[in-house]
Amino acid sequence: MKDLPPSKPAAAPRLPKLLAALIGITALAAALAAGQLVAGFVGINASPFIAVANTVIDKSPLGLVKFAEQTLGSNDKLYLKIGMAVVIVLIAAVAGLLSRRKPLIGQIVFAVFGVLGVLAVYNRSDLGQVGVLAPVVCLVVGVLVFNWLFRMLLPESFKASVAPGSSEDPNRRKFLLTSAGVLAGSAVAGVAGQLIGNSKNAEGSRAAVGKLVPARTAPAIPADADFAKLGTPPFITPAADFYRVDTAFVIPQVRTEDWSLKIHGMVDREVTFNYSDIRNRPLVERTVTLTCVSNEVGGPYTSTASFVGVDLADLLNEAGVKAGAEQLFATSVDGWNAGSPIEAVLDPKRGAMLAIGANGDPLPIEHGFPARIVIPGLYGYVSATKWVTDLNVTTWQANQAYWLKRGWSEQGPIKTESRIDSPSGFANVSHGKVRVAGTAWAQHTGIAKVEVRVDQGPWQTATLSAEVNKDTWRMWWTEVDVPTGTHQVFVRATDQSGYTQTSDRAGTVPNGATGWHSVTLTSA
Ligand SMILES: Nc1nc2c(c(=O)[nH]1)N[C@H]1C(S)=C(S)[C@@H](COP(=O)(O)O)O[C@H]1N2
Ligand SMILES: [Mo]
Repeated sequence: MKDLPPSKPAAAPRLPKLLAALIGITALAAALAAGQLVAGFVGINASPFIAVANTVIDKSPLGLVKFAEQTLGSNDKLYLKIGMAVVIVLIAAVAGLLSRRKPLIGQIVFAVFGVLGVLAVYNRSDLGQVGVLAPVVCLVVGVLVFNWLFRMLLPESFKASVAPGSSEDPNRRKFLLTSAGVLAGSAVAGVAGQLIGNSKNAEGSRAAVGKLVPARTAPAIPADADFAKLGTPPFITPAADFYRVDTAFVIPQVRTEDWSLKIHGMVDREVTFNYSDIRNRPLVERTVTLTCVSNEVGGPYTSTASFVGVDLADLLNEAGVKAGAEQLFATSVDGWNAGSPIEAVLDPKRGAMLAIGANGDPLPIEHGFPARIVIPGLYGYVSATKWVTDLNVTTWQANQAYWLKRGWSEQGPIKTESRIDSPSGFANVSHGKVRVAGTAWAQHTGIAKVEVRVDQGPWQTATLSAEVNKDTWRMWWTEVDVPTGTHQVFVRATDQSGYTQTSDRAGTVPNGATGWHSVTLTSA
C-alpha cells in the first residue's frame, strides 16, 4: 500500500507568488486596454489612465505643477506618464499577491481604480456623459478578468494532489496560455483605441481651414527687428520653437465643427459664436510677444507671433457688458481657466483678441486650435486661455481662476525683463572684445534702453533693434571688454515708463521673477 501524504488540517490552497502577481498585471493590462479602446470612440481624454494623470496634474499641491514645468520642461508629462505606469503596475502586482487564497482583495483594488477613473473623467467638460463609459468598462473588465484568471488556477487545484500552480499542474499551462492571450489581446485593443482616437483628432479640421488672410494686416516686420546673425532669436518665433506651457496631459482635439464660444454672466444678452461666425468676420492681425509668469530670469518661456483673430471687445460689446463687471473668466474645453481684468479686455488701446491663427496659419493644435485668447501685456496664466470655449463676465469675488487658487496673483501684468542669448553661460571666449546679444521685453510699455556691464564695471548702452510695436520683445547687441579669467556679464533693461530693472531677485511665484540676467564667461 502506498503511503498517503500525512493529512494536514485543510488550509485553503495558496497560489504561488509569481502567478498571483501575474494575475494582477494581466488583469490590469486587460482593464486599461478596454478603457483605451472605448476612449478611442468617446474621446481619448476619457482613457482612465489619461484622465487620472490629468487629475493628478490638477490636484497637485500648490505650485507643484509649475515646479515640474520649470524643472522638467516639456518632458514633465512624459515623466509623469512613466511614473504613473510604474506605480500602477506595482499596485496591480501587489493586488495579485494579496489575493493568493481569494480573489476578493484584488477585485476591490481594481474596483477602486475604476471608480477613481470614473471620477476623473466625470469632471471634464470636453467629454460628454458618454465619457464615463471608458472607465466603467475598464472597471468591469479589470474585476472580471481578475476573477476569471484566479478561478482558472484555483478550483481544480482543490482536487489535485499537486500544489496549485506547480509545474505539474495542468491548470498552470492553461492559465499561462490564457494570460498570454489576454496580454496580446490587450495590446491589440490598446493600439486600436489609440488609432481610432487619433483618427478623430483635429489635424484634418485644421488643414481644412487653410490660410487666414487678415483684412487688417500687422505692419511687416522690418529686417532690422532682430539680430539673429549676432545671436538673438528670430523676431517671429518659428512655430516649432514657440514655448508651450499648459496643464493638458493630452492636447485637446477640438474640430472647428464642434467648437463654439459662449459669452454669458453679467451681460445684457447671452451670445454664442460658432467657428464660421468668427472666421467670416474681417480679421485683424497683431504681432504680440507672449510670456509665461513661470519664466525664470533668463528663461525661455517667451515667444512672438503675429496673431490673427477678432477684437475680443467687439464680441463682448455684442453681448453688452453690465456695469459692475470686473473679470473676464475664460474657460478651456479641458476645464483650465484664466481671469483677466475686464477693463484690459475692453480697452481699445490694448487690443485683446480672440485669436484663431498665428503667422497666417490656423493656430497650432498645441497652442489652442481652433481659438484662444491673447491679451498684450498680461502673463499667459491670467489671459491666454487656449481651446477657449466659455467666457463668463463676472466679478473677482465670484470666480477664482486655476492658478489663482494655487497661490498665484490675481493680477499678472508682464514685468520688464531682459535676457542674454549669446554667448551662452559658461562659454569660453577669447579675451578682448566679446559680442553680447539678447532680448528684452516690457509688453504694452515698450523697451527704451538696454545696458550691459562686466562684473562691477560701468553700464554700457547696447544697440537696440527696430521697434515693431510696444507689445513685442526688442533685440539688442553690443561688445564688451572681457579681461582674462572668469567674469560675469549682466544685462538690464529700461522701459518707456522710465523704470529700470533692479538687481532685486524675486522668484516666479506669485507674479513673475525679477533680477538681472547674467552669464559667466571664461576668457583665455
Ligand atoms: N487651456 C489652457 N490654456 C492655457 C494654459 C493651460 O494650462 N491650459 N496655460 C496658460 C499659460 S500659463 C501660458 S504662459 C500660455 C502659454 O501659451 P503657449 O503654450 O501657446 O505658449 O497659455 C495659457 N493658456
Ligand atoms: Mo504661463
